[in-house]
Amino acid sequence: MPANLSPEYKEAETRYRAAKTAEERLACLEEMLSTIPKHKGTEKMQADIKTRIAKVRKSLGQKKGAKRADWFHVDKQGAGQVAVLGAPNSGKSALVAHLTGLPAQVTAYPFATTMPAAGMMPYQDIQIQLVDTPPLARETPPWVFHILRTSDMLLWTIDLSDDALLEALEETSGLLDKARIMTDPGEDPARLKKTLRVGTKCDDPQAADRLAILKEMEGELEILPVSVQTGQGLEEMKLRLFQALGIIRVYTKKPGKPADMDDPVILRAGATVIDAAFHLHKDIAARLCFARLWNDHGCDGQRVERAHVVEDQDIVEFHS
Ligand SMILES: Nc1nc2c(ncn2[C@@H]2O[C@H](COP(=O)(O)OP(=O)(O)OP(=O)(O)O)[C@@H](O)[C@H]2O)c(=O)[nH]1
Ligand SMILES: [Mg+2]
Repeated sequence: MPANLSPEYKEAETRYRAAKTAEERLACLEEMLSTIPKHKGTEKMQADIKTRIAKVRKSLGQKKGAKRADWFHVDKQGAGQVAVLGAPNSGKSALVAHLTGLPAQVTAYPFATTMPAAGMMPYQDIQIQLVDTPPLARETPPWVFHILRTSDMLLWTIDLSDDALLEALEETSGLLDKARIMTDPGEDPARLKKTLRVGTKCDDPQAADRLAILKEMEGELEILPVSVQTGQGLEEMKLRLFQALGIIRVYTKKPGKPADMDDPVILRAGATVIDAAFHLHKDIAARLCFARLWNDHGCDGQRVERAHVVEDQDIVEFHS
């Protein structure tokens, strides 16, 4: 099976080959692991990268997930990892604290956040990981860009209470471009990092005017207004994050038993019955003949084949 490596992966690999220190090599390997397409054709490569990560970590005397004094990596948890980025004081920490219950690192002055902080945001019956990061500015340390690169998608905060929001937006865009993190909707889709832009502090009396100006200047940019003070836009934002992550939930059931509705299997959109079976156990997948499917748009126990594409919230019963 061809590996179909993404441009992001290839860039990380090029950086890996040029890396001079163990720290740099580790960062590049982590980026390679998070950007390599996850399918059977790359299983050996994934295993090889994991082995190399373990070796470099060992050489650095570092346990999994441990952090070095000047470098941070956040291990993924839950259904997807969203890194929150933005200009200083744009409301990143307030948003993450409000949605995850993380102890607030919220302050009225800029450059308050200096380390990453990850928390879990409940969305319906799953948890999405949000990572708060230090602001993007000229002195932002390289590990912040590493966290943005390795995340599944970005949540970009644009401060609607700030008169200088256009300049702030341009500065943040410039820094992302320089780090070769492509977020512009006009970008080649193969290189584009999935990004949701939110206009924070939309409770500000002049927020609507500023948003209108921003939209006029930036044309096609879609910006969802949100506020942690009033709660406006937050449910819509969660839904958009879920949709953009490109994941689906599948509930499994045993014949004659009710479905397990508490613990969905998380799969990529486009996954099939056999992928769902594989997720439970490789033996279930190996023995699988067909499945029965239930959903709220017409399926009531119909027989489907192994290659049938499952959809969000399907209930699947495996038959060997
Ligand atoms: N009115 C209003 N103020 C907000 C909202 N969200 C955040 N703020 C205020 O904006 C200021 C900055 O918030 P932070 O969450 O610390 O911003 P940050 O982007 O994490 O800042 P740095 O870590 O320094 O980059 C604080 O005074 C917050 O109380 C909001 O929805 N409405
Ligand atoms: Mg902060």
